[in-house]
Amino acid sequence: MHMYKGHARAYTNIALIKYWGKADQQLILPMNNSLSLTLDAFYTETSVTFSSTFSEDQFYLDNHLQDRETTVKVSRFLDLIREKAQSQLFAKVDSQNFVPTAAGLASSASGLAALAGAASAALGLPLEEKELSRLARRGSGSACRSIYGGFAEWEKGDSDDSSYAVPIPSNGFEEELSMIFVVVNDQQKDVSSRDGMQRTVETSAFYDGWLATVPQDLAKARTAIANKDFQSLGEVTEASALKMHGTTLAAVPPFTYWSAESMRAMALVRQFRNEGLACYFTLDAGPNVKILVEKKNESTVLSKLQEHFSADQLIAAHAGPGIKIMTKEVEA
Ligand code: 2P0
Repeated sequence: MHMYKGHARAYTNIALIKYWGKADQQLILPMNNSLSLTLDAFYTETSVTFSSTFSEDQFYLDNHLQDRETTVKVSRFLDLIREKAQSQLFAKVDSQNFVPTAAGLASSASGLAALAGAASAALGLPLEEKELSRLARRGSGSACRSIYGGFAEWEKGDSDDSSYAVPIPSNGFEEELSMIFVVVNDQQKDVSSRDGMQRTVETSAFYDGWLATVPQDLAKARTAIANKDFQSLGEVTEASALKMHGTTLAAVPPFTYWSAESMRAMALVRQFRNEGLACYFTLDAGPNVKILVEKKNESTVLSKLQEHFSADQLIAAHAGPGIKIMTKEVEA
């Protein structure tokens, strides 16, 4: 009997400059670079065991065995790893999502990064950050950024070899930041990010405008990080999110991830700013609003938000670490 085990923890990340659209759907090569902040509040821990005693892949998520449809997605990703490692062993994958509430915050970024790390460790594949980032990208684009703590930029590249994330030196700027999640309760009907971005690339009249302005937004974000310029980083973060979400309105058929509650939270952020409190919002492929604020102002923003949202809708996160490969065991 051969048994190989690996275990990893990866934290989720939120893009400040968004990834939106693929140039290659199979390899998950993006149309544009993106830039993110890895957070401490939400993470996935995954154990992968490959064994000659298994006759199929099994995927447990939060201790529940997943159905065939969900497991096939994991199996396809494991196939990439098996191919690289020249292994034909099936695997048991055991993933736990650590999120403060069951509010749709579980992230494919942390999940696929942890799976890439745990499975690579188990089968003895290279664990250098760049290799893990490339591999995680094949599972879910945003996962390639969760290999790193703090700020990361996904360099889009133009091939499997050249598309991966790199850390952005920041002189500790991320330690000054906080991201407050506003978990809204009127969830929209889901359009998955994968389907939503593809529909937008193929049909949105606004997509070219999105692509044309990403390089300048990235440059502004990099400069803001280098200069620890919170206002500039916040402004470009909010602008990137608004442009990304703008593209969906011109897709055919059109769609939006925003709900009435999202708009209420966005209006509050603008109101706080008008009152002199520097904070900026971003949203991903769903209605929850994330508010970027300096740590020194976190409690003020939280207490203002508590006048409008219940305490369990508000979660403060801070910069988180990179992936941790926690164990590797081999039993022969
Ligand atoms: C991002 N999002 O940069 C963007 C912004 C959502 C909005 O990456 O198809 O799960 O697996 O590559 O990474 C979410 O999409 O999509 C995402 P796939 P992914 O974070």
